[in-house]
Amino acid sequence: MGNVVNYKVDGRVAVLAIENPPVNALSHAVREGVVTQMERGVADDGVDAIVLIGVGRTFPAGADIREFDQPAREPHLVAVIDRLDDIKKPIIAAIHGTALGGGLELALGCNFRVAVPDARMGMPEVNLGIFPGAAGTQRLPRVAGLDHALELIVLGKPVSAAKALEYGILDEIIEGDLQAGAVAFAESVVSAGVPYPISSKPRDGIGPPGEHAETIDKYRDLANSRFRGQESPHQAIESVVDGLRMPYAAAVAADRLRFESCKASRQSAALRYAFFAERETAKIHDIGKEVTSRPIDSAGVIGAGTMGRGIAISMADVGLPVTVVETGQDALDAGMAELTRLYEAMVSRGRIDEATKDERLSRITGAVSYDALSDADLVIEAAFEDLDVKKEIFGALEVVAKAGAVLATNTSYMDIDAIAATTSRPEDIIGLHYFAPANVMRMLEVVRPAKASPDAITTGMKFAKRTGKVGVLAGVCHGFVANRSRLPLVREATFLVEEGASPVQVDKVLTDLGMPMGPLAVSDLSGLDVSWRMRQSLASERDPEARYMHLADRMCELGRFGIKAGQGWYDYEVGGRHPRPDAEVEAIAAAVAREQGIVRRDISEDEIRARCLYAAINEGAKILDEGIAARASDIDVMWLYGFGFPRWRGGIMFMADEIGLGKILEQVRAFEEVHGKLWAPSSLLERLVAEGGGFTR
Ligand code: 3H9
Repeated sequence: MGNVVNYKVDGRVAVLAIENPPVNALSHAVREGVVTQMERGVADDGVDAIVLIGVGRTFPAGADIREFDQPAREPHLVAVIDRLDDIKKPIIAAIHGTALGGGLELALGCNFRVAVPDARMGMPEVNLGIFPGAAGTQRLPRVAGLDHALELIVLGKPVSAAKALEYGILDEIIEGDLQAGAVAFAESVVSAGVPYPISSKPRDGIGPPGEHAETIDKYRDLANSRFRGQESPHQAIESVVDGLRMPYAAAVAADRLRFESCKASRQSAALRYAFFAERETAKIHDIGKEVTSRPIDSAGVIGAGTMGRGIAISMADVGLPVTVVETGQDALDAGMAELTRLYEAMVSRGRIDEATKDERLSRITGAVSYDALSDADLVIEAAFEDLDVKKEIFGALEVVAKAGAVLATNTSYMDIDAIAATTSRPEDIIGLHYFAPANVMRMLEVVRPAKASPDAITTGMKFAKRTGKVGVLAGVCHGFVANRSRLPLVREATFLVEEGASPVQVDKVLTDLGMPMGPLAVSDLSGLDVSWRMRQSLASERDPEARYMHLADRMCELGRFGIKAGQGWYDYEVGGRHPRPDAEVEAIAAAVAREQGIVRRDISEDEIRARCLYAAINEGAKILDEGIAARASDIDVMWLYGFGFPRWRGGIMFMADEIGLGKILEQVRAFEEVHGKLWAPSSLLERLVAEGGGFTR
């Protein structure tokens, strides 16, 4: 216990230092340690004040999430915090790193809070499907006022020390040594004398809910728009509202029940799973920590098209100089002009200021020759999806690029082993598969060809993190992990339209599940011709016995490429992006169905859900079985960040475990009987059902 909370005395100030790496989470041992050492400070006649600080990188970043699946053990955090109210000596929280969740609640239980300038504090609990359950919903409104408190509690985003000072959460920002500054602050409050502020006491300006209806409604609306389908932000608001109509102790008691029910919810289980799943992606079983990444001080991008531009922006935004190469001056000029326009749009939307735009744009240089890439530490090819074009590019690159440069392709489905095989340096070649728009979407699939060296892979993963992306490793196969596991969903969506469902009906089932857009509306956005070209390039490998996407082909033959053509699965106003149902699609689907001998019928929402979801899950299982994805959770992280799958559902593989693999297998087999071999069940799915196992647990 002494190890997790250390006690020492500096002058007449006790310093309690929490040491529970990596983030000083408030585990059972830490809670016990805080209580014990606080009592020691209280009893110590040589002590007038107590400073609470974190050892290592941070003040406690919250309750220990790993303990959430175990029965709660006393002392509960709220009791630890409430005990501080009775201590007559002033207690000062000295914050560095991130004071989050229970960490900030503990700080709010102290009489004063000081922090270093780069500290951040917040209440991110809603992101875990819970809300601040150690009286944060009661104390923060009293400290920061209702609006600021709801901002932190409902939106779950941390604020800077400067903002926290402005909100009244902090009493002082300490420049220089935090502990020394906190001790000096403690001495000054002792000299100033009592009373010391206690955050559970009533505060002026915090009246009954009726006085704050507008503010409360504002956050209810925000909870609906930013956390569609998610319960915890609403529970957080109710908890705050309880505090407006009840005395502190009664509101805390009501919180207890509400918190336990949130913690036990499926949404919270899924969100906690997603939290750890995201962190797992960094762990590659056969690449140890001793493998260091190659330094990247400058980069190159081949292609100034939509993807190339997005990639260049994502690098320039984090301070990396980047050279964009195009085949000719006209294409380059057009690409660079569009880059400038994109940055100008960011300024006009208030996302960045003029100076930042100029600075970032100045990091992007255009060139029309690969020679300009000779100094780049990383080159990402984002050219047309054509294997021969890519082979040619890499042939040129291997000559120009300096030794040790990592050469990446942004292909979304091609055989990178085949590309690497044509060069003399396959160890340098990896896939970096971005999702559009590349500067916005956080997903980055790091594809590992057979001959890539471990340090090239580590470099790709580290580069992902540096550019603010979530890097997830994938093996080489057609479509890798993300697109390969999603393709069956899109396939089924189009088959369902062929069989009688409307695009609106199909898309609605998926948006009702929590996806931001339905698969057919997404196809319209990205262009139906993209997958059409892919199907054409694979024509020689087509299985004549498997059902084929005739309807999707027909749409393309008719020029219905989606939004850019004004027509796709939906109809669009000229220049518009809002999908409108189009009777023409129904007629086309009916004609194709007739040609294929398909009798159209009414299709239920349940069937649409099962067809789309189980097709993806079955493919995910195959991907896992083949070792293309290392973990089921990696597939889930790709769906969360690549496709906007609702985080509170965990991901498709997590959801599969929730539904029950036995039920899924039974349905997959039933679909196989009706729809044929595309529905052949994954042998991993069969094995897991036989063994009673799961993908994620
Ligand atoms: C809460 O407080 C509830 C209370 O209101 C009420 C209670 C009654 N617990 O992210 P990183 C691990 S809920 C356990 O890679 P970074 C993490 O898994 C909590 N473990 O580092 C990883 O382990 P590993 C509210 C935790 O520098 C390692 O620490 N708080 C916790 O990129 C490093 O993490 C939050 O939601 C935890 N609370 O980011 C904050 N936090 O090395 C959650 C981290 O084995 N945490 N770990 O993979 C974060 O947001 C980030 O971890 C943080 C550091 C910003 C702190």
